[in-house]
Amino acid sequence: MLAGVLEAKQIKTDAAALAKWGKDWTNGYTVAPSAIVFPESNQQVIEIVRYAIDRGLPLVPSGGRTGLSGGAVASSGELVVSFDRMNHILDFSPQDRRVTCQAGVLTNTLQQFALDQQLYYPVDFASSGSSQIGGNVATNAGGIRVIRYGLTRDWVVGLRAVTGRATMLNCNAGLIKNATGYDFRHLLVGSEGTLGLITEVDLRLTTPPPAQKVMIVGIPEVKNLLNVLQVFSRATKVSAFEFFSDLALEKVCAHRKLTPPLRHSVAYYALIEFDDSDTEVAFDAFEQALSGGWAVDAVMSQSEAQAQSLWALREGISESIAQYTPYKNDVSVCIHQVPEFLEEVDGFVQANYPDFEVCWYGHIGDGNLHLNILRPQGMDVAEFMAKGHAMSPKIFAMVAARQGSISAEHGVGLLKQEFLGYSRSDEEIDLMRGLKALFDPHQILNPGKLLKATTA
Ligand code: 2HG
Ligand code: ZN
Repeated sequence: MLAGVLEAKQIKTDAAALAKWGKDWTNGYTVAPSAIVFPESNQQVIEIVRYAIDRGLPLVPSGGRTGLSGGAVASSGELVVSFDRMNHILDFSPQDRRVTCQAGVLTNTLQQFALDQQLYYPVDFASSGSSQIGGNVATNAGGIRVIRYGLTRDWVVGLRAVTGRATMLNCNAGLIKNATGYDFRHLLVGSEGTLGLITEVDLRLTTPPPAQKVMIVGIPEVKNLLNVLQVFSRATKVSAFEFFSDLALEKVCAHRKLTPPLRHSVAYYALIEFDDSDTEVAFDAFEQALSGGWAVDAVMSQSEAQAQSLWALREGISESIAQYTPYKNDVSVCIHQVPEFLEEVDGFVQANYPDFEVCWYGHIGDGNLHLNILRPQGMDVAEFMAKGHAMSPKIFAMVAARQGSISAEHGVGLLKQEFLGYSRSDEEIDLMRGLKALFDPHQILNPGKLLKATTA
């Protein structure tokens, strides 16, 4: 039946295609989709959902597949719906400063389009060359400039999605103000493909920022990261406040053959980005951090190229440690709790797993820490993963004690669904299941992701 709706080139069933489109960047799951389809229009997506309902066939929506929580993994004969062929910018309104994209538009294509209009799409991350807008919306992607510009959610002024009832939902249509009750747009944002297949998104654009400067500051003690954040936030318009540990720096320098930014290594580094016009006051802020004993050294970009090479030290970390098949976690607490949380986790790992190394980095200005534990050399991947899994409840209990989130930006997917209760109450999970049943009565939209399939 699908052959009547789609052309042959829009359906792939060969082994290479199943392996490629059947997974995202998460490792460790079986990859076994039955086929991959590449719709080109909203109508075709509706037909695909109808086909799936008729056969009770689960669908897995697939964007740029850069996710790290298994949200786009197809493990048991699902039909993968790739948005690779729905990759057009459909409309632009200069008066509204709004662009309409199909779900498969790449993040950096949108960013470039905005610049071409003398405008700016500020949500940015290392995977901007591969990630797609639909996936960004489905996971409410964050990234490196949330401290100044917010999350993907803050830029979505409308979207179209096909629900599990094979109906097209047109949410908000680009309005800034709309006080007519429940805003389904915000339910779809971050729903991880469980409520609807997002096909089109209306996004707000803004004025491009002035030229930016990047400073890397060496900070010997974790508690002083927040003092440095405070003096820089007071003095400058901070666009990013990122951090990484010396171990993370060591790994990225080795992998990418980069030079460390400071003469001597320090326990932690903050990467701070701010408006060029704030350069003088940034120096003053650094002097203050120095005399307070919070910072020891710093380097500042003198050109756009230097700014980019300083950014590479932070943005290259994730790929540099992939070879260690790390036990990965992406958590958040309130900013003031970051140092004591980090120290508690470090203490726990040292006491219980002395041969494990914790590689810390993340978006500290948002309270978001990427906790990666590197697999010791010689330890079998399966054994290491089992140990990581056993460690999760302990770490999540530390998150829950602070009312933090077990997934700050990567989503729940398959990876964290059994731990959702550490961040969301029974009442909330119950309401989530109710919404899922309403939007997806046949349980065909990414079943088993976010919420467990059996009880959904
Ligand atoms: C980053 O901030 C990404 O670099 C990836 O969110 C984080 O791999 C990770 O743990
Ligand atoms: Zn991140």
